[in-house]
Amino acid sequence: MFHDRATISVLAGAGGNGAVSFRREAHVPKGGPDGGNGGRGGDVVLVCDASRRDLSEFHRGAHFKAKRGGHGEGSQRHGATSPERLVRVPPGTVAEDTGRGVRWDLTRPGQRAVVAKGGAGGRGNKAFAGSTRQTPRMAERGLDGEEGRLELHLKLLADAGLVGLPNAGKSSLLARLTRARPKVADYPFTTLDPALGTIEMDDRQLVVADIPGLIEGASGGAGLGHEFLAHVERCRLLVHVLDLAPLDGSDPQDNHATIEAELREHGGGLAELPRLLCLSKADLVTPEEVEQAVGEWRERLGHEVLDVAVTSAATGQGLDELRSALVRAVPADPEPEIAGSGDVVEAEVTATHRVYRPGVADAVTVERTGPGAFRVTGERVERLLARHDLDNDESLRYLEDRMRSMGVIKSLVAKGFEPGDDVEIAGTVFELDPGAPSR
Ligand SMILES: Nc1nc2c(ncn2[C@@H]2O[C@H](COP(=O)(O)OP(=O)(O)OP(=O)(O)O)[C@@H](O)[C@H]2O)c(=O)[nH]1
Ligand SMILES: [Mg+2]
Repeated sequence: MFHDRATISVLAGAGGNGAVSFRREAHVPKGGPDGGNGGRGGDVVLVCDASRRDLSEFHRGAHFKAKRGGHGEGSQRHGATSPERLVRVPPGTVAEDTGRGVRWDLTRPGQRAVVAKGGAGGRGNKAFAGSTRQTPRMAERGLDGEEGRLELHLKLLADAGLVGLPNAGKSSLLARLTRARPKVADYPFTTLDPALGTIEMDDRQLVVADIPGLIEGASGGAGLGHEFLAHVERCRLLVHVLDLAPLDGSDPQDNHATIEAELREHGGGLAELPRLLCLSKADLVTPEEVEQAVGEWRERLGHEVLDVAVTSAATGQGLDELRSALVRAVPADPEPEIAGSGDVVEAEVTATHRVYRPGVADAVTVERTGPGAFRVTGERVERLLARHDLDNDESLRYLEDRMRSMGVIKSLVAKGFEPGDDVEIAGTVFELDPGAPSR
């Protein structure tokens, strides 16, 4: 089975906690703070790996977690940064997180995408020491790592795609053109999974994709249609394989129109791709009929196709010509430079519906939710809360100071807040009783 879809969950590592510690030395009765910082949590990273063929290893909703960062320790020892958790995916993988509104496209081997960022480590008490706070008994907690649910979708990366009705002879052609061995049989829908083969000629390598036969309505999902049409979206050329002598006695002209209509209906740029028309099974009709058909099709299609080829997978007729036509039609533009080996190329992130507004992370909203109850929202203030242990008086004091300097206390007071009222931040309710600033 060829798996072209999967859903995975990713969870980056949390940051390590900062340490509360004081220097202890034989001759120093009251040592200063020396708690180290927590390390960063590990990222979850998708890596494009040419040795992977499909997404089958991700079946049953795999879960990928990176480890948390090490906690800080005394003697100013910082916690270790946790290693990345690598998830290898085949070239052509599109990863989309609809919840977070982001998408990554992994096409070139070595490309990477950080799909969940590890949480930052917390600072140890050493970092809080200053003239006003000489013996801080507080440290920050590490932040949680990002979490996501990714829809993986594989779109084959081929230079040319073979399209046509069931039984047109696509798989037979792929088998003769390349060393691929797709299943061939005289019933429709023999091919259920897309297959790839490689043509090697004049120092060129050309990847050809054979997809399952298309039927009328394929673009709307009939047969095996829609999904497989998506696979040829990235091709640079389509080879329309047309049976010269259909077993069912159907008219090649109608058959041709059916496929072209489906390609147009599907969208995704398929209709605009350059075409080669390949009249297949030439051995089943007389040479005169072949010649006549070629003439008619050339006239009918004119500049709509690059060329009209004639082939027989049975006798081998026209195969070399088709190979050459393919190599000619697909320009040899060299792969865009990948930086020297060892360098990494980050896959671009596409925001699918998230709109970035600068400053939004800093914005704080204060609302009154009831008598003596308020809610404060905003990324920065929520992160601040996540870092501090409200059961620690010093941490609470520090939090209040920060909220004051961020202008949050002022906004609260403007909404009728009085010291001792309840404040909710990111689901945590606590009694806020800011005294005079401690600094
Ligand atoms: N005589 C003759 N028969 C052919 C030729 N090419 C394919 N066939 C036969 O046509 C039938 C269909 O061929 P396939 O290659 O499986 O066709 P397909 O287009 O891949 O079909 P699906 O995978 O079902 O869409 C098989 O019985 C083949 O043996 C040819 O050039 N000459
Ligand atoms: Mg086939």
